[in-house]
Amino acid sequence: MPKRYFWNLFATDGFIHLPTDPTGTAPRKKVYVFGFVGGLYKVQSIDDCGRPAGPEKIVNPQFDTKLPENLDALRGKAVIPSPRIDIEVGDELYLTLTNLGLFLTDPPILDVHTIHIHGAHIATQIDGVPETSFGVPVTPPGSPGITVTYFFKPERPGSFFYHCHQEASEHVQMGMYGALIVYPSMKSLAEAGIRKDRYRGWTLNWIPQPQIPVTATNRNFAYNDINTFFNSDWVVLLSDIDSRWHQAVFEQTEFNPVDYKPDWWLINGRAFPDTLLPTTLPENLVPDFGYSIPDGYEAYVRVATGRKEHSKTHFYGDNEHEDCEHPDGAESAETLHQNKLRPADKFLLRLINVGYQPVPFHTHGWMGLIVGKDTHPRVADMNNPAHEMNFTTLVGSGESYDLLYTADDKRSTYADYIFCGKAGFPSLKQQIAGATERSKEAGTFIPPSPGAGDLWAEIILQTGLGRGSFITPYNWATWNYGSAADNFFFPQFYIAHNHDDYKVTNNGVYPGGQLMIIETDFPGSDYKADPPAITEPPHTCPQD
Ligand SMILES: [Cu+2]
Repeated sequence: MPKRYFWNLFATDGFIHLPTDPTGTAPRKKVYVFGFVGGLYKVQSIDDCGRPAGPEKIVNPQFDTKLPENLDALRGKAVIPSPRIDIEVGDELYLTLTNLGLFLTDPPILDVHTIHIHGAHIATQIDGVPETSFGVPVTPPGSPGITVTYFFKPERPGSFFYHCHQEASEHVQMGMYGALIVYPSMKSLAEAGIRKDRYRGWTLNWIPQPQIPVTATNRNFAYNDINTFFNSDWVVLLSDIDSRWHQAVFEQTEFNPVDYKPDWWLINGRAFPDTLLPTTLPENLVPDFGYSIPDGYEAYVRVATGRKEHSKTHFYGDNEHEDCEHPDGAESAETLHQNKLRPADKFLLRLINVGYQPVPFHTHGWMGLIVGKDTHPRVADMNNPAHEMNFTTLVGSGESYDLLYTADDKRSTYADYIFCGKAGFPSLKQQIAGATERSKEAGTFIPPSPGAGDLWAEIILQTGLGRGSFITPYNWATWNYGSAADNFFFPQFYIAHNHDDYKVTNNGVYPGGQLMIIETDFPGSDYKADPPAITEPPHTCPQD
């Protein structure tokens, strides 16, 4: 049943504290930002004709705009990005904007603000461009909200975003943007022949689709297309920051936008290593170890590997030969059993670029299939997807791409080489130990610098945030090769990043910026448990 969502957004200002080193523990850069805060205020079910079908239910009374104390509690709390809004085709979205003003500056900045929904087929009166519609004026402290409400009824699924369009050059740069994700509804899926019932599970034109788990919902599809099923989807909201511009706005001095030269690059409002952190940080860690961001912007992607489905036409260049897999190696009976039960996760990255520079976004490990571009599906020709398979996707400013990945298992090809050695080469662990020993003899050995044993993860150790996301020994390389992980292939850690590699820095310091991690787990394993529950059988080497 479709719903009316009543969102209350509040325009205000704040500070973010960007990392300046790879560990995230060095003193941070304090940057002034604008943004929207708030969230879902109330919700109501409607019928397919848009008539109310139940009572309005208030879910977050703290966002009631009539109460001045609610508004004043939100002043100065802006971060990047603004809240993620999730709705479905057929829903109605009512976005009520209250402008709290920009009171952290001296004197306060009393600009109007707007909400423009990027990609929406919407009437110009509510398009959020102040010159063609209206801007929302400031509500002073101690007053009930001076509000105007935008209305959006999505016609199609896809990865949208919204931003303020008042003096867009400045207000977007200052951080006034967030993701707006529209999922298919059960009705829009059914109109495309995709249905679920309790007897046959998911069907397409009444033909069973056993590859889609019965637990899947309409929110496991990117579009009204059976081929856009995913196990998990992740917003990757890309943007960039010129901290000098932000400082100029804060000090109310001149800055010419054509002098734009970014020094930080963000995914979901954060620069690496903050992209590893959970969205909500305990208050005692803010701001020394970063800042919390709204729900739904987790950038630490976790997926489970498994067996690729036997639809090889879907994967260009597939050269795996199952007949050649040795019976006592990577595919033990137990492993085979588990993998058969668990197909590889499909995961969707929703790349949205709201920055001022194009982003060549590159994912290690797998090819991404472009299933959507700018909220339109691109899956017409699944039998010849080569032209839609990318290892790098160039996302221009204002574009969104939906990329679907299959987290297939690389053990059958690589486990023997890594753990046992092959073609005359010893195991990788032996090779690394040998290289270390010989470099010590040769005088070229560089010992790990302080913290390098935990490189990139120092912030995890110091904050104690490892539990739930990270596994001992909190060191990806050690886990892959070291004694703690003898003959365990998982978890694997792929990186995904801006391939303008100087943007994988924080003001020039590598690694930082637009870099994120995709953790790949053994099928059925629970690496989130503490200690991790590992069910992966150690790799056994083939008999000569
Ligand atoms: Cu604005």
